[in-house]
Amino acid sequence: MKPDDFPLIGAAVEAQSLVERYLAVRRRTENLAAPLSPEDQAAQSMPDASPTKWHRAHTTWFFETFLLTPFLPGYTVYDPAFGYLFNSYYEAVGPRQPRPQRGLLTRPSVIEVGAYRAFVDAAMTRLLSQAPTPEVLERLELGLAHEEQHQELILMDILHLFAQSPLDPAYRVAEPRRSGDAGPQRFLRFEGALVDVGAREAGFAFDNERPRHKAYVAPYQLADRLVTNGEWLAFMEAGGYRQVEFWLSDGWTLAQSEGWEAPAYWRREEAGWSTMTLEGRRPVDPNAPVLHVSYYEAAAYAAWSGHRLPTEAEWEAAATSVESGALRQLYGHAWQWTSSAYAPYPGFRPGAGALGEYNGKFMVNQMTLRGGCLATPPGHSRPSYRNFFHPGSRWMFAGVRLAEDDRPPLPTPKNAFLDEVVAGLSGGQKSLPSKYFYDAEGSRLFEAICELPEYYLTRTETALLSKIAPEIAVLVPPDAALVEFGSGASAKTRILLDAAPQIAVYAPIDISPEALDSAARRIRSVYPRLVVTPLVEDFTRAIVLPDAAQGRAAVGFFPGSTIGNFAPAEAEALLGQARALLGKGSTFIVGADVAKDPNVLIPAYDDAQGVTAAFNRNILAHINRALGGSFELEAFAHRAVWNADDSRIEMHLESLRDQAVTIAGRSFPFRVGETIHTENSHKYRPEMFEAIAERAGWRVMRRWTSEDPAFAIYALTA
Ligand code: AVI
Repeated sequence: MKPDDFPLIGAAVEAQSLVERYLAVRRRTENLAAPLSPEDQAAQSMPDASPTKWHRAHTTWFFETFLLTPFLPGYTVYDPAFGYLFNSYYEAVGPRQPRPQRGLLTRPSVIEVGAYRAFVDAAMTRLLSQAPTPEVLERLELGLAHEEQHQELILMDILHLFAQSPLDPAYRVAEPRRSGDAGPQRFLRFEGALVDVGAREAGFAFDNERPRHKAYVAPYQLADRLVTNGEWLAFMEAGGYRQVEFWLSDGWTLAQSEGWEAPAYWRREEAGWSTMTLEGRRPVDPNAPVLHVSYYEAAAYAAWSGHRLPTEAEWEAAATSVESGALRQLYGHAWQWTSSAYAPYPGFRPGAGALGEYNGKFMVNQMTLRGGCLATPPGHSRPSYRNFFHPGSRWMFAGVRLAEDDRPPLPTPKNAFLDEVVAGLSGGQKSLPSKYFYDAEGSRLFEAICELPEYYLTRTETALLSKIAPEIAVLVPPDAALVEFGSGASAKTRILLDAAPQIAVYAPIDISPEALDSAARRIRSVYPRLVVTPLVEDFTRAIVLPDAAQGRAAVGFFPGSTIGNFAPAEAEALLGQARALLGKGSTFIVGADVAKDPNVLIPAYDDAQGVTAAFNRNILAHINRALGGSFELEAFAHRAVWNADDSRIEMHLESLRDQAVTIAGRSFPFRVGETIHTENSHKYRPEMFEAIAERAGWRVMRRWTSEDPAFAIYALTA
């Protein structure tokens, strides 16, 4: 028996199921709020986020304003003041509490908001039980979808609030869960075609999903899954947040001003990165989709990886095509940024009255996201659903699905690292830039080198520095800023800080955020009165000092003979640039190794334990890890040779057989005996070094040289 056969019974059943559906959505909101204390529900952590209590009241106001007041005869509003408090943005309805000040609404209380909800629910039950008109039914659908949107907002906003808390509260308790290996990211191919975009006329959809219309998509490919945290970490490690060439201009400006170096909520811990989740702070799961990235970051990642973001039409055409089953993680994980600006579809006209303000007036300056996320209520999303946010927002659960044009991959290398590797391995004498020794493993191996009996440089320089520290201290003006170049572990810095307590600011510059972070933490704990302002930057590119160092007398510090790793012309340019950075009147303390007997030099670069050999080969491992190279490390031997003509130790990696190595789809042949030149370590006679410094605009004030093995420290002045 179908209800239609018995009109009266049918209408009653229908009304009952309508009421049930209404109450089920309303109950879900209350269940989401249930774990939250009244204090949790009242706080507002930023202008974009609203208190849970406000969400609960606003969704109620929506039903009251757009359904009960116009359609339930005799209905009087629960409290006339609530129209002001809980109107979100409807100009046609009247003035409202400013959005950034919703957290100031300590009243009505959580209990009163509960009573308001119950009052409106009772009235809605009456309205829905009285043969609702098509208009009521249409508005009911909108009200329910609206409330579901706020259910997701409650979770986004509470996560943002909890992420501000030093206690890292968990919204819900759950066993730690690690995702399984996401498997390789595959690209599915889609034909170029005139496709249908947008919601059909039947069934509920928001106005921004209509009218359905035709759009042409050129042949394209779409990733079968979302970008993972592990892949995002590779982007971070390759310097993705520091390489302007991958960033949109506005994104770069924002990333710099906000100091972005990872997705929102990520925090560097001793054991690796953690992130804030609804279950509290958890280690970043490398296999899970990356979350809390802005459009700007998504676009930078796509550019870095040699791909692009999909357009809305591409996403929707793929999600509704027969192949869509092969697309993983379409819904329920992360909203996926598209490259489409949030704009009206052809023929779109906002509806009349206040509800016409629902979506249409926001159609500028935002980007569209597709899919749905882990906080989206079940059944809420659909292929035509258009979510939208400002390109800099990060608090929603937004991630990345990559796309690309369906044509042969662009031959352009995907990043500067790859560029330089390709260039270095393509010439006659193959070479690699020595800066690429220093990934995490390379930095660890270098620290081990500094402890080796044969590697005299660190020991000798440290001893000399301790001896002459009082003489250096005399050159340091009061309240000076000590600026260290390529500071690494900042071990030698403490000698200067102890000898010259007049140093007020310490500004270490290093490319490695991890090394800087731990060094800064260590220095801060020993010198609590010192202002420590680390600068994550390639020191050959630094052009402005951190604010705290500006306007102070600057003392540069460049120990370790790192200057020797640059060719004379490069060293001159670097010293010149340091002069510009430190300013007129500044002092620059530079440590540089001195030319000596090759019988002392060679073992320092070819030690008995093989640590330097491992350090040298690690550059190949770094390429394998970061660029997907196929180097077999055992097929290359470490060589250290003294080049007397150029007064330098050269490190090479010698191919032990004829072989070919592939990197990012390119093949590089090696003959047996052929070498890759990986490093120069110049050993300047003091006059040579001083001539270079003078050509760079410095005057040599002092020079101190250690007993054998000779190592020199220079005091330069600008
Ligand atoms: C960082 N730099 C000064 C070291 C040097 O001595 O040239 C790097 C190094 N290479 C091999 N051993 C150490």
